[in-house]
Amino acid sequence: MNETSSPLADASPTQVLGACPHDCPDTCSMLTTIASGIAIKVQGNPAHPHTDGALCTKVSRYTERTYHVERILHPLKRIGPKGSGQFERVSWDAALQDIATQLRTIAAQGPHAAQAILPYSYAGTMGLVQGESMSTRFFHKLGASLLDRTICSSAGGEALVQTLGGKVGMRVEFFAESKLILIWGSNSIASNLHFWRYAQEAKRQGAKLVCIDPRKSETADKCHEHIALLPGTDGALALALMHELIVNDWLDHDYLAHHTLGWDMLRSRALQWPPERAALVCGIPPEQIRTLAKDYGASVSSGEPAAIRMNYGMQRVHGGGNAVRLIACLPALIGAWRHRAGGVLLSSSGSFPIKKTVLQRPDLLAGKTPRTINMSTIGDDLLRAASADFGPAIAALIVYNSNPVAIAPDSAKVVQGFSREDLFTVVLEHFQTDTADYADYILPATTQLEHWDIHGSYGHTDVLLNRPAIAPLGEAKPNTQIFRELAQKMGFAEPCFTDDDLALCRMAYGDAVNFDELLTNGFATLTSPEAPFAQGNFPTPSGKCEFFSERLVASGLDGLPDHVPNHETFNSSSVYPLAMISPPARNFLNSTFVNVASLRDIEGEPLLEMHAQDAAERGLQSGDVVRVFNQRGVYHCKLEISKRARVGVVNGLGVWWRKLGLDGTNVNQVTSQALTDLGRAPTFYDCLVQVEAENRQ
Ligand SMILES: Nc1nc2c(c(=O)[nH]1)N[C@H]1C(S)=C(S)[C@@H](COP(=O)(O)OP(=O)(O)OC[C@H]3O[C@@H](n4cnc5c(=O)[nH]c(N)nc54)[C@H](O)[C@@H]3O)O[C@H]1N2
Ligand SMILES: Nc1nc2c(c(=O)[nH]1)N[C@H]1C(S)=C(S)[C@@H](COP(=O)(O)OP(=O)(O)OC[C@H]3O[C@@H](n4cnc5c(=O)[nH]c(N)nc54)[C@H](O)[C@@H]3O)O[C@H]1N2
Ligand SMILES: [Mo]
Repeated sequence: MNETSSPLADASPTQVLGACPHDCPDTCSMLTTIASGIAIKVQGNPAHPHTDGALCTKVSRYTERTYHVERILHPLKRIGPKGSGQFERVSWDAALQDIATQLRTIAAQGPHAAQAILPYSYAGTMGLVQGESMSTRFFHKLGASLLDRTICSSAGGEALVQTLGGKVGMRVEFFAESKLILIWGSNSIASNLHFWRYAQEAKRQGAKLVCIDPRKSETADKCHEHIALLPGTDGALALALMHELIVNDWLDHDYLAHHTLGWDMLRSRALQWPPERAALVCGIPPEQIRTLAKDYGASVSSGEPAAIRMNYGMQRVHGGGNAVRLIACLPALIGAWRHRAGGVLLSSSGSFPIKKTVLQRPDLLAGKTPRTINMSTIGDDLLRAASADFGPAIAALIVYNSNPVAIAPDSAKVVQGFSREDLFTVVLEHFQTDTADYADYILPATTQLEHWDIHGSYGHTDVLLNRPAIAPLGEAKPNTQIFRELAQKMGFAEPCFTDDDLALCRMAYGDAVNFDELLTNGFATLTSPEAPFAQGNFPTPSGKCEFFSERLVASGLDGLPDHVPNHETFNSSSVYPLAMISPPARNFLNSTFVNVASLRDIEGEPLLEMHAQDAAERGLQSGDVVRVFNQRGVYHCKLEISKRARVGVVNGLGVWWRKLGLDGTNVNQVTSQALTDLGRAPTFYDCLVQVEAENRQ
C-alpha cells in the first residue's frame, strides 16, 4: 500500500487504510477490504491502539450504507414543490452552470450582496479536507456570510477555554488506571465505545464507576452507581460537591495555592450550596451527593487517581457553559491533575496543530467582513427580512455535511424557512435526506470510501489519514471537487482553487506530523505530556486553572461559574410539566444511518421513554401512540414505559429522519432555538413538554 499503487486495479482482496469520518470522539482507524474494485468489508484496524481492531455496530455497516440502493449518484434538479422530493436527473455541467449563475446574480446586487449566500455545514464528515477547506476558500472568495458552527459543542468548548485554557484534558488511555471514574453527561457505550473499553479495564482493576445522567442509559446500567439528576442541574451538583470537599477539608491546598486563580471567590460561592439545597434543585437525595463527594475527596489522602469523563450531554441547556466550567474546576480542588490518570476529559480537539489558515485561506476575504449567522437559529434566520441590523435576507443556502431540517431545533420554523419559494438551496449529499427534499439542486457527494481525507479527533490525540478504497460511485464527486468546479464556473482564478485532495491532506498539519508515517500506518500519535497540568501550566492567560475568568468579566459576564437554571424550568404545575431530553440513539449517528435498514431495525421506531408513574397519571401504556407537544409544535411517536426514564423526565431518542417518523416530524418539532449561557449553542435538552394519548385532543 504505497502512495502510487492503485488498489482499484487489484482483483485479489486487498486492504486499504482509512479513518472513520463520523462525528464521534473515537475517530477509529478503519481497514477496508476490496475485491475487484468493490468494498466488501470494513473493520477496525488492530494496529491502532485506540481502535483495537473493533468498530461500532453502525460503522461496521459502512458498505451497506455506501452501496445503498438509495445513494444519490447523479445531480438532481427539483421539478415539484419544495419538500415534495420530486427531482429529475441533470448533467453536472448544467447543474454547476445554473448554480454559478444564481450565485453570481445574487452577489451582483451590491457591494455586500454576497452575504445573502450562506454555507450550512457541520460534521457529517469530520475530515479536514472534505469539511472546511476548499468549501471555505470558495465562500471566502465569494464574500458569503460566515457560519457560526455551534450546533454541538460550543458551550462546553467555550467553558473549557475559559477554565483550562483550551479544549484539552487527560489522555483517554490513562482512564484505564483511574480508581474512580465519573461518567458525566455521556452514554459512553453508545457514543464513545472506545473510551468505555478503558473504563472497563479500570473497573477490572477495582475502579468505581459513577454515571451522572437523567437517563438510566446503557452506560448507567454498567456503572456501580447512577445519579439521575434533572436535566440542566449539573452546576448545582458540582457546587454541592465543592461544598462537601471544603467543609470536610478534602482539598489539595498546595495545588489550589499554586495552580488556580480565584479560589477564595469560588470557595464562598460553593459554601452557599449545601447538599440539601442542591438535592432540591437536582431532584436527587442529598445522601447521594455526600457519598459522591466522599468518594471523590478520598483521592486526596489515598493518592488514588480520580477522573471525570464529561461528554456533551450536560451542556445542551441554558446553563450548559457554566455547568461545564464548574465540573472542569473540580479536579483542581483535589489535585487530581497531579496524576496522569486524574483530571477531566471533555475534548482533546485543542491538541491538534491544524493549519486552518492554510486550508481555509481567510486572506481570500480580501478585506471583506461578512456577517456571521448562527447555525443553531437557522429557523429564525431563514425567516428574517432584510434590515439594517441583519443585512440582506438569506437568498441562497449551500448545505453540505449536514441535515439541518432534521437536526436543527424548532423544526416548524426550519421547515418554513426551507420552504421559501425565493430561497435558492443546493444540497451536497449521499442520500435524499429531509433537507435534500427542499433543495433546488442535489449534488451527489462521495463517501469516506471514495475520497482522501485527514483527521484529528476530539477523544484521543492521534492524527489519521483516509485513503480512497474504491472509485466514486456513479457520478459522485468529493465536496472539494464540487467546490473546485464551482470556483471555475465562477471564474475564481487563484491557484489555490486547483489544489488537489492529497495536497490538501499534506497541508492540514504541514511539518507538525510525519506524512510518510501516515501513509504507511494510517495514524500518527501527537507527542503530548502524560499529565499535562501536574505542574499547572494551563494554557490560560494566567497559566492557572481559572476558577475566575477576567476574560468573561471583560465580555460582561460573571467571572465566576454558577448554577444557571434552565430556560424552561421544571415545575410540576406548569402547562408543560415534563422535561424532555433527546440524546442520540446507539445505532444512529445523529441523523446519519437512519436510512440503513439493518440499523433502523435494531432501533425499531421513534420512541418516547416515560417513567411508569408519569404514564399512570396520564393513563398511558407502552405501545400507545402519543402526542408530545408544547407551544412550538406536536410530535407523534410510540410510548415506552421504561426504567430508563426518571419521574418528570421523558427521553425522546434522536435523531430520526422526519419522513421516517409517524407523522413526518421528529423530536426537534418541540425543541427550542434559545441559546446557552456561553458559546451561543442550542439547548436541545432544555425543553418542557406535555404528553397525552393521540386520540385525546
Ligand atoms: N451512537 C452514537 N454515537 C454518537 C452520536 C450518536 O448520535 N450516536 N453522536 C455523536 C456526537 S455528534 C456527539 S456531540 C457525541 C457526544 O454526544 P453526547 O451529547 O455526549 O451524547 P451521549 O453520549 O448520548 O451523552 C449524552 C448523555 O447525556 C445525558 N443528558 C441529557 N441531559 C443531561 C443533563 O442535563 N445532565 C447530564 N449530566 N446528562 C444529561 C443523556 O441522557 C445522554 O445519556 O457523541 C457522538 N457519538
Ligand atoms: N434533538 C436533538 N437534536 C440534535 C442533537 C440531539 O442530541 N438532540 N444533537 C446535535 C448534535 S450534537 C449534532 S453534532 C448535530 C448533527 O447534525 P449534522 O451535522 O447535520 O449531522 P447528521 O445528522 O449526521 O447529518 C450529516 C449529513 O452529512 C452527510 N455527509 C456525510 N459525509 C458527507 C460528505 O463527505 N459530503 C457530503 N456532502 N455530505 C456528507 C450525511 O449523509 C448526513 O446526511 O445534531 C444536533 N441535533
Ligand atoms: Mo455533536
